[in-house]
Amino acid sequence: MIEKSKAMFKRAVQVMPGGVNSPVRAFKAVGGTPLFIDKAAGSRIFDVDGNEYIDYVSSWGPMILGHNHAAICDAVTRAIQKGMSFGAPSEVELKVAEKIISFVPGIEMVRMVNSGTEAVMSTLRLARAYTGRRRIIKFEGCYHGHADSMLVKAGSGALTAGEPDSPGVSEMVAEDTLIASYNDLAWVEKLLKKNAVACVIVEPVAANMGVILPKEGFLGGLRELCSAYGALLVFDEVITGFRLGKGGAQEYFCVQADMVTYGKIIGGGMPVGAYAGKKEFMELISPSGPVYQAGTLSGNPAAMTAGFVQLEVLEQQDVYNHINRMGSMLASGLLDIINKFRLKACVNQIGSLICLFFGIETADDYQSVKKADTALYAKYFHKMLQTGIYLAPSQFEAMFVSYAHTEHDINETLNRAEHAIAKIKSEGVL
Ligand code: KE4
Repeated sequence: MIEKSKAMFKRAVQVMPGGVNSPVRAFKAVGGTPLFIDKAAGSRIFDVDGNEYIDYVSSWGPMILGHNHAAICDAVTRAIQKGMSFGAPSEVELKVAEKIISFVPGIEMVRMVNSGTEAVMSTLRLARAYTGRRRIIKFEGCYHGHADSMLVKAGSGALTAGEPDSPGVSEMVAEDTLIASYNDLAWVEKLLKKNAVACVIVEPVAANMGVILPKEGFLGGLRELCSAYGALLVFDEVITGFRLGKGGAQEYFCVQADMVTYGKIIGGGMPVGAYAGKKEFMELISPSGPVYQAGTLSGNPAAMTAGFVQLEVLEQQDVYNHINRMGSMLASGLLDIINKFRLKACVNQIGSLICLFFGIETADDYQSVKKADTALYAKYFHKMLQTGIYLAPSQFEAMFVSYAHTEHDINETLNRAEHAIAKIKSEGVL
């Protein structure tokens, strides 16, 4: 029963494009009415009709500790008693920068912004300023936010919407964005040979076309090619940053990027993005250098407090052991279900990032995931939703496991997944 969500959505579509503030939330890829969420705690979310769900969207990654973590709530409550925003330096933004630098090997400076998109667009500007070059290489199916130059063969909502090149992005902008295929170094080298490239931007784990892992040597190969051709290597770690471990993908894969973008986890659920790198690059940013970038609410004390406490908990507790163990348990359980029902499907997993792809047996780049059975995913999504499991409303997103997810949650999820697939099979769809 989702009557209140239906009524709210009816109102919402009158006053907000598609009734939402971000496209993927609209359930367009799976059909049906998006749920309006009233509250959340731990691994659970509750919609406005009082229905409870085990949550694997996790606000698309920020809620790595689970929802409503007591330490974060308490700290933010105290912080806002002292004022919401000053538009001036504050100690807490300094502490977040110092904490990020202590977590991530190889970075020396950080600039806070308000979203992953802002972090990426600022980094692209910096790469162009540093190299004096215009061209950028990105990978089809990778999503780096909605800056014009990144909406070319994007992933996430843009992929689902089937408009990889969004209207409104001028040809002039799009021509400076070169597209390569994820996991294909030869393609990247071909582009680097023919073009003066400012940077190569990559999701070190592609988590916006489902979850696609880098092949052995891919990230290291990008590092070598960028160094050889004078392009900067940019790791977009908006999802992988502080998710794969304290040092993110750079530490996990032992590959040092020149610049790294962050978001999600460093805001603890509040709007924060950041970009970081060596002083050689970062000191070009205004006011220490000529590359302009600014933001009214950048480093907002309440948001910085949420991010700082989240990072502190990540540092002090064995969060990563737990979320990786839960992620492995979920992935292997899903694999067992696939094998039991002899499904044409596959599961990709790294730590607490998982994706169950329907209709394909391998998923290692955009061309392979494009063949996924999105209609079948939609059926599975709704069967799971009806039994209280909240998955991403798109085949081309990740499942996020948090520190609050328990073995009971995972077992419950697997039981309900098995029933969902058995039901779909009994309906003759599989
Ligand atoms: P934001 O501007 O949404 O904070 O970050 C953009 C971004 C940049 N880079 C990567 C690797 C990202 O995954 C994102 C945003 N991720 C999507 C989920 N796939 C956000 C969800 C949404 O668009 O509503």
